[in-house]
Amino acid sequence: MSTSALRVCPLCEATCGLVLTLDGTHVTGARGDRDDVFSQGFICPKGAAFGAVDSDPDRLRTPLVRTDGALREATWDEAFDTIAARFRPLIEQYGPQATGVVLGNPNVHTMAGALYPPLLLGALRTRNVFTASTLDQMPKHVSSGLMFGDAFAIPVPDLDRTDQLLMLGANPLDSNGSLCTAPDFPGKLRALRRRGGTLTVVDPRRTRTARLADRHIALRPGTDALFLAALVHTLYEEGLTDLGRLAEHVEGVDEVREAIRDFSPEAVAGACEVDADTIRTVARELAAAPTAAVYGRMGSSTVAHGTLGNWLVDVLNVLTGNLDRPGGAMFPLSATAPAPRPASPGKGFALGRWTSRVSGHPEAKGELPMAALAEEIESPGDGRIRALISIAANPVLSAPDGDRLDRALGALDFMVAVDPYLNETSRHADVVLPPPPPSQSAHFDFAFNNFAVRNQARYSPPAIPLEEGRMDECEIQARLILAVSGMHGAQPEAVDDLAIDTTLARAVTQEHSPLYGADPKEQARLLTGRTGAERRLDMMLRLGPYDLTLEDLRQAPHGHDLGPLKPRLPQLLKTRSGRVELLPAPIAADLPRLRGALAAPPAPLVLVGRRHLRSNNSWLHNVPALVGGTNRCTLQVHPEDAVRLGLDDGKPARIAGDGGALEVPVEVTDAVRPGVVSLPHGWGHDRPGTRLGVARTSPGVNVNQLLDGSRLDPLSGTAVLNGFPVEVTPVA
Ligand SMILES: Nc1nc2c(c(=O)[nH]1)N[C@H]1C(S)=C(S)[C@@H](COP(=O)(O)OP(=O)(O)OC[C@H]3O[C@@H](n4cnc5c(=O)[nH]c(N)nc54)[C@H](O)[C@@H]3O)O[C@H]1N2
Ligand SMILES: Nc1nc2c(c(=O)[nH]1)N[C@H]1C(S)=C(S)[C@@H](COP(=O)(O)OP(=O)(O)OC[C@H]3O[C@@H](n4cnc5c(=O)[nH]c(N)nc54)[C@H](O)[C@@H]3O)O[C@H]1N2
Ligand code: SF4
Ligand SMILES: [Mo]
Repeated sequence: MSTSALRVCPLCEATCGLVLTLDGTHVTGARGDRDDVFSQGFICPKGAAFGAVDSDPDRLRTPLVRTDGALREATWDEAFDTIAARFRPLIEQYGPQATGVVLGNPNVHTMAGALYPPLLLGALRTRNVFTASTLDQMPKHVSSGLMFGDAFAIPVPDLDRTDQLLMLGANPLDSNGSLCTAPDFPGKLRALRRRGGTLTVVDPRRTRTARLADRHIALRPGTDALFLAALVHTLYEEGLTDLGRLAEHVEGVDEVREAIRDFSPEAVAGACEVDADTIRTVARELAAAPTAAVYGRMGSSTVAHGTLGNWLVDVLNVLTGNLDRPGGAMFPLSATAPAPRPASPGKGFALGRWTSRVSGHPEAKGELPMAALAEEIESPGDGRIRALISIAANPVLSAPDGDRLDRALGALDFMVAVDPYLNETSRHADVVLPPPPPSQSAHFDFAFNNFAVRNQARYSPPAIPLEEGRMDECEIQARLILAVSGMHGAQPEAVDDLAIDTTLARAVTQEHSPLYGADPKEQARLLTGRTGAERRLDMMLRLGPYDLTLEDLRQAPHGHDLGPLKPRLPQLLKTRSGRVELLPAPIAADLPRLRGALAAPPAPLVLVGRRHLRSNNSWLHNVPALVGGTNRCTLQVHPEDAVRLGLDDGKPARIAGDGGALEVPVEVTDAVRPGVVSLPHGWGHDRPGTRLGVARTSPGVNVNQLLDGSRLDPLSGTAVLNGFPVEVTPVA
């Protein structure tokens, strides 16, 4: 007999509510939940394939432990015993800096990934922390940290109400949106146009999103910061700045005018290959629109001037009075964020509090560049990483120079991977700890509610009970913390109890907390929930801004709508000045580098990435329903370039970059602009020792092998994954 269960989809940032059809303990189907307060029935092909993703026979069912060089199935006790026996001694002998942690993208899609890694890092006290952020959005964290004093104060376009959207380097029709959690992003863009608004897309490719837009600007990759600086220049030059109610909360407006003086539309036009008139028109339209939002993502982030570009996005939002107003770029307020404190100056945001051991890269938000992981493992000396924990990460494919990282991981003294698959990265682990499939896990979006275009809260309990022999990922990560911190064998709840006691003890002393003055022990006893993770969620809700509890969420299986976004300035500012700091010193110090880019000769051919609707980074190529058709690893080349380079559609080409060369089939298409080729990431599933039966049949190539890890945005340590030079030649 078939039953159904509700589950928020964990496969991208849109967080759609799904109705799963269950046959016993098997997910047989998924459709959009029309009653979901946020997604209202939207679903994409990935969500529809939830059952196939969930039941992939290649998912590991038991832990693996390496004995005599080979990974063998083991019990959970054997796995954690091995970690305790092998990891601890390395810390005792070489100190905490001999350990490293890698956190990958799915951590932001799981409850475990939100609740336990911070405790793990606290227990290990290592500075060797590497996450997908330095392959992605770290420039936004840095610009927000510097401007607002809080690296997580990230404004999102108020999609449902804006009159004008200027979108750079994002393709939500395929990605379904990022740092802007909006189920049915495509529908919201169509609705924007239907209500008379305008959409401008800046992208070197004519993407599905660009085709929907009123205007598509195919600028030269890597030049967004110049383009944006010229928009700012025009606002000043033509007297179009109007901060409105923001004026009293912003400092540095005159300083920015001075700082971007050299970036007139005429000055940048050549480098961007966008004519000056277009730039002026876009600036005037932004200023004239009743409301407008500027939004930049991957393509304007993982580039050489990523932090400057992200800063300029919000400079534009500020100067047009659109920051923090309905229809502009607004700050969400999640149900699990601490209840807002009264406005007051904060501690500000510090960058580069320490540097990496080998290349001296400055830390950002406590992290070192993922592109520097291999050298930190390989280079001898004090503080060399000997023991590594990788959670939900596949950097062998997702980070620059996978071949080098592959060798480095193989040279570790000890490695743990928390991963459902034996893949390009986890195959190097000495212990693999597999989480259960999503249907057997509870879900709450701790991360994405911070970036949602509407405030709401939804909780999904496990749709299916934990299968015999499985361990919930929260328990896996809690036990891992105990095993590496000398408390092996203690009850995993001890980890959650400690977190709860510490948090409540602090909260009851804070005047703005809903629990101010309460008895922390009593409050801890009031928490409901079957698991430590549920009790922590309940606590966070109670400490949050909406007077909610876990029980409230359980009573509302389709979610609690908490209303449209509301203005939050100046309360959320944590800068030392207590104001928005429009020209932070590290930004000003990086502007000469941007000035240098005005005169730099353009590379004849550069590469950009692309995402496919049915893909997800490196880990969904093992699901037959999601691969094949147009979801293939091809090199897109413009027809003019194909002729110039002697390339034929469907024939192989050799592509070379700093880090290596690949052979890949050519796809001739005018969807890329001349001078630009495009290759998707997450492919290259042809290494031995993996268990990816489907993916290995059409492995593709790893685009990140074209990089050697040396190209970074210096302020954020983010790898340049877009707009780097390549050479392409035909293969005879
Ligand atoms: N060239 C190029 N490179 C890129 C990008 C690009 O655009 N171009 N994009 C970058 C971006 S934005 C990102 S975010 C990174 C992503 O790169 P990573 O952070 O490395 O993430 P994935 O490649 O998605 O690999 C995710 C891993 O998590 C595992 N996993 C899946 N579900 C779970 C789960 O529930 N629990 C646990 N513990 N593990 C799970 C998968 O098996 C896989 O091993 O790639 C980056 N790399
Ligand atoms: N289907 C699917 N959905 C996903 C993912 C996936 O792999 N597949 N990954 C998820 C993750 S981890 C993330 S971070 C998000 C990312 O989601 P988005 O931020 O929407 O990123 P992309 O889809 O990579 O689109 C980036 C666009 O930038 C363009 N671009 C490249 N270089 C430049 C440049 O220099 N300037 C400008 N203006 N544009 C440029 C590219 O052509 C591309 O169209 O997607 C998430 N959703
Ligand atoms: S858009 Fe994202 S969250 Fe929604 S169904 Fe598709 S993969 Fe899942
Ligand atoms: Mo990402």
